Amino acid sequence: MFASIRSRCLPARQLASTARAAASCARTVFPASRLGCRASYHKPARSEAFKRLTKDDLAYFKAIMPSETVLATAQVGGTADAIELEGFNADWLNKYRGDSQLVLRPKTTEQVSQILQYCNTHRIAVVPQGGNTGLVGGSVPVHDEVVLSLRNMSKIRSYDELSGILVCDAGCVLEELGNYVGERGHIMPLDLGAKGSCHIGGNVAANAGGIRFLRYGSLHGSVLGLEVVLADGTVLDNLSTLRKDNTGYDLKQLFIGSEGTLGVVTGVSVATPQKPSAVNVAVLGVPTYECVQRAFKLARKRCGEVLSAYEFWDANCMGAVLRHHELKSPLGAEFPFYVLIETSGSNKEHDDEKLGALLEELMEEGIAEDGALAQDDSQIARMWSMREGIPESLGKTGPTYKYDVSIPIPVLYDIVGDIARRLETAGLYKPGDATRPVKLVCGYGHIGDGNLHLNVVAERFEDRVTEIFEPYVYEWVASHRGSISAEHGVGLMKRDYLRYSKSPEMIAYMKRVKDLFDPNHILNPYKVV
Ligand code: FAD
Ligand code: 2HG
Ligand code: ZN
Repeated sequence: MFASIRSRCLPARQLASTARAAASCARTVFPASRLGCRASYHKPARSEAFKRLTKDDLAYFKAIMPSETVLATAQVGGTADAIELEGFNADWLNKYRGDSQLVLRPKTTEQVSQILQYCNTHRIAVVPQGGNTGLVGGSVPVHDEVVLSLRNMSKIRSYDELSGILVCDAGCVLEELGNYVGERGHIMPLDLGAKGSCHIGGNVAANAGGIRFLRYGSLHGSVLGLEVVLADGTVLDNLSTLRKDNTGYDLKQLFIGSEGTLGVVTGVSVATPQKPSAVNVAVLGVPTYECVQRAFKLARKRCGEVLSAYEFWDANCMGAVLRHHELKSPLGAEFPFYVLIETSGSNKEHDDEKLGALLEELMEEGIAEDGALAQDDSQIARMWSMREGIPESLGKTGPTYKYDVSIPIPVLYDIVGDIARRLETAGLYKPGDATRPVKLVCGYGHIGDGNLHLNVVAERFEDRVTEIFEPYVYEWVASHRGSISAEHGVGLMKRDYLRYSKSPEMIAYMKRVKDLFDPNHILNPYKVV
């Protein structure tokens, strides 16, 4: 058995001293001095088509919603300190920053409808915001747009224990939903490192992928219905709980992944799968990227029906995680690559046997050089913390450039080396040299889904570094017929690069869809199209 040959799971006493709950998203805030105040992204000019807020606007909002749900600065007639709005104006990366003077936190769909109707009539621009964990600058204002935060809409509307269909408000936090359905023998069909902060409405708007995608697929399949408020205040009630419904166009699909540009999601109906009774997780040390691929092929062959996740990360990611988390590697040495394999099924003996055989074969073939199999739930959580803790650890290392791409698996990691070489040639990076502007180049991701996260940690966000990646990364991806956004969306970051993944005809139709749903373009302006 693999566990008896190589298992290096930490002994119980070590586990207790370093125990840490599964990674949840702790917001990383860099001090301004480290940020570098030069924005290294293109900030479009403010459109003068949008009205500047006045005291009368504020008076209207105060009349339709409780005063504690309206946060306005003195500039628009309120009393809030700009600092109170800071968390709504700055994104998780602290890369994108807006200048909103008004945050509205409605409690009901009716209030969302009244807000949008008013904003549409008066041409007031609005940014819908969930947990503000988005990574493409989509969730924060660019200029003075009103922030429409869904955080006060967090009620579960219904749950059917037989079908596992959950209907809830858009502002429910993903982790809390996971706990709720978990107590009822189910799991959410998606899971991601930001689960402690992100909202289900934000997940839907971003069409988030995450670590359960390999098994449960995209939200386009799991979401059964949506309640959406359109720009003019119309409430589209499509909160279906039906699995099958072929009555014409499936409009809800348009809002999944629309990043707040077509409507505001206020309610979500989602199918939650049965919680698997047997879950196994193993972490492997792997010598080459080629072996990462061979291990994936074998994992699918030997454990196909129970394989629920296959993730990888490189040595630079592991270094950052070990530096910034209270975690120890479960392996006895360092490796160029690490793989996390998860199986989920209903028969523990069967799954143990299958995974054990796979791990033995991987070791015998030299595909994996070391490995550890989690022995209990806390070790499973710690292995996942290692993987899910990568973005946060890199953020603690420094401002991080992020590229989230789909590329055919055989060439998926090539771009990491390519980018490192480009940076070296430009004199911006030298591995181990802390005096250079770029500290770390690394790759990780959901390899089972062909999704790489290329992350580059720098001293600050600055143009001479950005210019190395953009448009180079997008050209590279397009030349392999990949996607410039596998799961994080377009937002502001990739708006000007959409053509690398979509044809002119498709972009033209996207614009027509935008015009149809939001003719005055008040919803999340400057983003996506
Ligand atoms: P926000 O960040 O607030 O918003 C995201 C977008 O949706 C914005 O354009 C916003 O305008 C819009 N929006 C938000 N709520 C609504 C609404 N109710 N109606 C209409 N539009 C709305 N993404 C993945 O796909 N996979 C991952 O594994 C993953 N891991 C992450 C790990 C970390 C540590 C972090 C910080 C982010 C990660 N993300 C991941 C990125 C991000 O997509 C998710 O965190 C999440 O889906 C965003 O949800 P949110 O509620 O924070 O939305
Ligand atoms: C993940 O898979 C997230 O951990 C975040 O999608 C990726 O930060 C990133 O680049
Ligand atoms: Zn991801």
